[in-house]
Amino acid sequence: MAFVDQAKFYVKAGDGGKGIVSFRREKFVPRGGPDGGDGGRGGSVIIETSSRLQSLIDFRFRSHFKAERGVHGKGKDMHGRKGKDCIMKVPVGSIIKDSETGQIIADLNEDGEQVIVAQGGKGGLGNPHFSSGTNRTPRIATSGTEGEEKWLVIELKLFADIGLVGLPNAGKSTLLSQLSAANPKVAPYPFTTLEPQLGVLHLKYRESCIIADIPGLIEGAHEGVGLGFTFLRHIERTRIILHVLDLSSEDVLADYQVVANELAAYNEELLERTTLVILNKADIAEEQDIESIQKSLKEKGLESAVISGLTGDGIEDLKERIENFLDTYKDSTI
Ligand SMILES: Nc1nc2c(ncn2[C@@H]2O[C@H](COP(=O)(O)OP(=O)(O)OP(=O)(O)O)[C@@H](O)[C@H]2O)c(=O)[nH]1
Ligand SMILES: [Mg+2]
Repeated sequence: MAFVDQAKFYVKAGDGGKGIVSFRREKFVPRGGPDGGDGGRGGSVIIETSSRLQSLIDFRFRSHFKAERGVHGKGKDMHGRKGKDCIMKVPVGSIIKDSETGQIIADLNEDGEQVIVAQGGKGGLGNPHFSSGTNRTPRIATSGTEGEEKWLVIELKLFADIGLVGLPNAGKSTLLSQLSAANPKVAPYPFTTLEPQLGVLHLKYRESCIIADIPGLIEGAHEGVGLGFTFLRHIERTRIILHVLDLSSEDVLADYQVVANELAAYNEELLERTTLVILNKADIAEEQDIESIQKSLKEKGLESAVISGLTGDGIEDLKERIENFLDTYKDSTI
């Protein structure tokens, strides 16, 4: 199960250039033949996949894509230049649909795959095309045809690289808003987040990755208690799971166990994928308690990071650690 991101955009291919009417003018030749050049083809709008893109974020800033028109012909048989194509780069896995009919125009799964989504107009014909035995001085030329234009929809299934799990109210959404530009609702009560929220985490040395904030898990989630079940499916495809714990809770280790049990009951593998335990709300916890919790976690073989999603303490360190994890786990299958 993946999250589907969507964007609507407009494409307009270039119109063809006009062909023209012109006659040769030469010394000593009283009536030269026709020499009107043809118009150039209009550029097309072409979609090309690139494995370097991961999201549809660019479409938030741009929704109109136009190719250049063909240049008009000139005298002396000079044909107009072809209009430049407009090449739009999209992530691999994008699906392009006609916005009106919903019909799928392209399902792009290979890197570097190209598809023309709006065909450039044909160039017009210059008057030499209309020359004949009976008409040696044709005064006809055609204008080019118009480039195609339409509204399209692009869809992309997003597979989050990182999933945030934890009990309700642990501070997952707060952390997401620290790690990305996402702005999920944060509130001091459980089950604030009702649907997974996505954010793009920009990293220093590697491509950005997608981080998903999953609604809080509670005991019995794997059997459908609370909001759990549907969202555990989302976590299944993430490469890295960050388990967020609330340091102000009475028994932080017991909290850990509740969520860990749910993950394991749903799919044993999810537990192995838990890369890091995040000890959140450090601003309202005692240093000593934090240390002893970290020690206990370590005894279970669990690495932890101490942060405060509220003040931002520890966030930069955490980003670095995530970056390292992504390198380590880059080949893991999802
Ligand atoms: N003091 C303190 N409060 C925090 C911190 N992080 C989050 N909170 C508060 O904890 C409460 C819950 O935070 P959320 O981010 O909504 O928690 P959540 O895990 O997304 O909760 P659900 O969506 O209900 O599962 C909010 O009142 C936050 O302001 C922190 O580092 N320190
Ligand atoms: Mg939340």
